[in-house]
Amino acid sequence: MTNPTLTPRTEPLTPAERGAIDAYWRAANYLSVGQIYLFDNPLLKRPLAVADIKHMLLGHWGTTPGQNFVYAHLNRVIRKYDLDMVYVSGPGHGGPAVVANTYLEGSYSEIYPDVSRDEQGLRKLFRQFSFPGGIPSHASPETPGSIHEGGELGYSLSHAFGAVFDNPALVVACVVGDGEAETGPLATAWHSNKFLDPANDGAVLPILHLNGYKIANPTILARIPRDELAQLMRGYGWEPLFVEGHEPAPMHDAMAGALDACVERIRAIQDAARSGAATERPRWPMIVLASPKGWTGPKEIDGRRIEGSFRSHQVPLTDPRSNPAHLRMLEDWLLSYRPQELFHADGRLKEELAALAPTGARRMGANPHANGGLLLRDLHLPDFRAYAVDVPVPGTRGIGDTHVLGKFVRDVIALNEATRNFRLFGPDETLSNGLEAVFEKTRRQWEGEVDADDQFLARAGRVMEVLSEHQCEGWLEGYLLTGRHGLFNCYEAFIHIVDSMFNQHAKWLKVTNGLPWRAKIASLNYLLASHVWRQDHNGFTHQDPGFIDHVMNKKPEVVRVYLPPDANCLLSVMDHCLRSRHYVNVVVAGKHPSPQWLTMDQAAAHCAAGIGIWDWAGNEDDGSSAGPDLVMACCGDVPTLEALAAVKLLREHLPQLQIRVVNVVDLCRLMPHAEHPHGLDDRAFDELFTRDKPVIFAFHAYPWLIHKLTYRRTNHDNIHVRGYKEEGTITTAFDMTVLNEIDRFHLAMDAVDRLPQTGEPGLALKRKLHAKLVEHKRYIDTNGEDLPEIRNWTWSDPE
Ligand SMILES: Cc1ncc(C[n+]2csc(CCOP(=O)(O)OP(=O)(O)O)c2C)c(N)n1
Ligand SMILES: [Mg+2]
Repeated sequence: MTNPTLTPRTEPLTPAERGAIDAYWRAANYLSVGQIYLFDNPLLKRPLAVADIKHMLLGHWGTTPGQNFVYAHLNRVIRKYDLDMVYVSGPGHGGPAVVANTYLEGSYSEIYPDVSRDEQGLRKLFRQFSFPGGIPSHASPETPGSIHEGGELGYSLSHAFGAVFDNPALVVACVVGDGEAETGPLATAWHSNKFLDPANDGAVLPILHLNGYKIANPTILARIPRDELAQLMRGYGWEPLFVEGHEPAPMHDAMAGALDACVERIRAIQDAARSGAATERPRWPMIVLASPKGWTGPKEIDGRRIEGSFRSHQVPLTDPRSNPAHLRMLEDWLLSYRPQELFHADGRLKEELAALAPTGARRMGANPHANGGLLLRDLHLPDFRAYAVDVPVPGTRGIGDTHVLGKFVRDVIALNEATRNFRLFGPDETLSNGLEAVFEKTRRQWEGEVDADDQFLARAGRVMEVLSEHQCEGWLEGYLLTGRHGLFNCYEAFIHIVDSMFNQHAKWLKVTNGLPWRAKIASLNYLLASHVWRQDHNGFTHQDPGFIDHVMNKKPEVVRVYLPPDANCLLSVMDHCLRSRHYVNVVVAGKHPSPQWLTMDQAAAHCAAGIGIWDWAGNEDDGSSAGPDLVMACCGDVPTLEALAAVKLLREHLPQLQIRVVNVVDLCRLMPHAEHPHGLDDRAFDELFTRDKPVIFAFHAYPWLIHKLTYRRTNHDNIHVRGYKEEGTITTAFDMTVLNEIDRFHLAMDAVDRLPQTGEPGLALKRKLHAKLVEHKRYIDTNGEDLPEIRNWTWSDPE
C-alpha cells in the first residue's frame, strides 16, 4: 500500500457556503426535534403549549444531529462531484435524521404525498413519527433511501460493502456508531477492504461517528488516545481523517475539507486501478467524526450534562407536558434553529436551502440502488435438467449431491459474468461444501497478498470467502438489497451465527412486502451443506440442524425450507430458489456419496409438489379402500435413506404389511393451509398421511419441529417423529443415525410397535433388529467402519 498520506483540503468554505450548509443542518435538526416532540404547531407560529406536545415521547436524539451534519455535507459533495451515493445509517435508531433529510430533499413527499412540503405536511411528518399508525423510530424500510434499518447494531459496513460489489460507480457513505463499532460483526467488517476490487467494485466511505457514548456508557474507541484509534484504523488498512470539535463553523470547514479529500482519493484510487496503473491494494480513506452526542441540544437539564453525554441518547427532555420549565426549554431548543429563517410561513423550505440538495435520482432518498428491486434483472439460468444425474434404478449411488449442484452453480456464474449480478458467498467452505466446480469458471475475490501456493485467488472473482458468517451474510444482504442475486453456502451448524441477522432480513422482507413503492428483491438463498448427519471429521460441535426451527418462526410469506432427498431434487429446488423473489430460502443438502432416488422428470414433479408418495418404494394395494397399514415419512437425504432401508426390511420380513412412503421436500407443505401459502389443505394432508394410520416420520432435524407444524392435523396423534436428538461425536455415518435412533433398525422396530397386528412375526423381527444393533456396535468398535451390509446397502424392490 503506497498511497501518499491523506490530508484534508485546506481552503475553508466561503462564508456563504458555510452559512447555507449550517442553515440546512439547522433545518434537519429542527425537523428531527419536531418529530420527536410535536403533535401540532409545527412552525412554532404561536408559543409552544402543552397540547402541542405528543403524549408518548419516543425516539433517539443523541445520534441524530451528527447524522444530520453528515447528510448535509454529503449532499454538498454529491453535487460537487456528481456522485452516485447511498447513505447507510449504522445507528439507524437515528431515524429522525434520515426522515428529516429525505423530507428536505423532497424524496419523502414523492413517496408519501400526504407528507407534503408545506405546513400541513410538516404537521403530518412530526405527528406520524413513533406514533400509532405512523412510522417506526428507525431508518426502517419505510424510510426512502434506506437499505439498512440499523435496529440491531453491527451490520452497517457489511451492508455497505455488499451494496458496492459490482457497482463501480456507487459510493456508499456509511455512518458507523462508535458503540456499534464494539460489536463483533462491525469489528471484522473493517477488513472488507481486503475484498473490494477498485477496478470493478464501487467504494465505501466509512464515517466513524465518535460521539463518545452508547446508551449509558462511554465507547471504547472514544476513550483510547486518538493516535491509538488512528493506528487501529490504519491497521485495518484505512486512512483516517479526523474531524473533531463542537463549534459549527470550524466543523463545517473541517468536514467539507475531509470529504473533498476522501472523494478525490477514492476517485484517484479508482482511476489508477481502472487504467491499469495500480495493482496494489489501496488504502481507502475514511472519516472519524468526533462531535458531541446530542450536539446542539440542551446543554444541561436540572444540573445534569446532556449535550456531549450519554444522557442525550434518547429523549433529553422527558416531561415537557407536565413541567412548564421544561416546556420552555423545549421551545428555546426548537427556536435555537431559527425556523422562521428556514421555512416560509406556509411551511415550504426556503428556496436557497432547497437548492442545496442534489436533484432527481442523485438524492440519497431517491437513489435506485436503495430500492434495489427497481434494478433487479432476472438471472440467466442454465437448464437445470442438463445437470441431471442418471438414475436408472432408485438407489443408484451418487457422487454427493452438492458436487452435482456445483456444476450448475458454476454455469450460473458463467452465464451471468457479463451482467455481474450473481455472487457466491461462504465462510471458507466452498470447496468443503462440494462446490469445487465453480472454480473452473471463477476465482475467489481477494485483494490481499498472494502466495505462489494459494489456490483460486484473484483480484476479481464471483466467490466471496471470509471466515466470518456475519460478513458473508451482511455482504449478501447488501448485494441483494441493491438488486442483485446470490447464494450463501455454509456449514449447517454454524449458520446459527447469523440467526439474528436472518431475523432482521426476514423482518425487512415482511415490512417491504407491504410497501408498494419498494420493488421486490431476489431471495436470500442459503445452501446448508455439511449437515448434522455427516460431520465425520468434526463430531458433536458441528452437529446442529436447528437453524430451520429458527427460520420457521418467521412470517410464512417470506420463508421457505427445502430438504431435497437427492441431487436431481436439489437441482430442481435450487433453480426454483434462484428464480424466486423476496423470500429467504433455506436448502439443506448433503455432499457425501449417497443414493439417488428420482429421475430428473420425477424429481422436477416431486419438487413442484413439494411432498408426495413414492409408489415405487411402498407396496400398498391401490385397489384397497382401507389404505395402507403404515405411512413411512421422510424428510432430508439421510432420513430418506434410513426410511427406505427400514421399508425394505419391513417389506421383506412382514410382506403382508401395506406400507406407504411419503417424502417431504418442502417443509412448509406440512403447515396448515391458512398459515403458510405452501401449506397443504387438510384434505390433501389426510390423503397423504391418512386419518388414522400410524406415521413413522424420519426427519433431518429436531423432531419437535414436525409436531409443531402438524399439531392441528387430523392424524397428528399417530405421527411419531424421529430426528436429531443431540447425540453425536466422531463416529461412523450410520452410527450417527443409531445414536439418535433414526436408523433403519429403530424405524422398523418403531413400526412394529405401532402395528400390534404384526403379531409374532413382528416380534421376531424386533428381536432380530435388536441383535443387529448389538452387532453394529461391536463391529464399528472393532473395525472403525460400518458393517459391510450397511456400507454396501442398496435399494431393490423386495418383491
Ligand atoms: C446488537 C445490538 N445490541 C444492543 C442494542 C441496543 N442499543 C441501541 S442503541 C445502543 C447504543 C449505540 O451506541 P452508538 O453505536 O454509539 O450509537 P449512537 O451513539 O450514535 O446513538 C444500544 C446498545 C442494539 N440496538 N443492537
Ligand atoms: Mg455513540
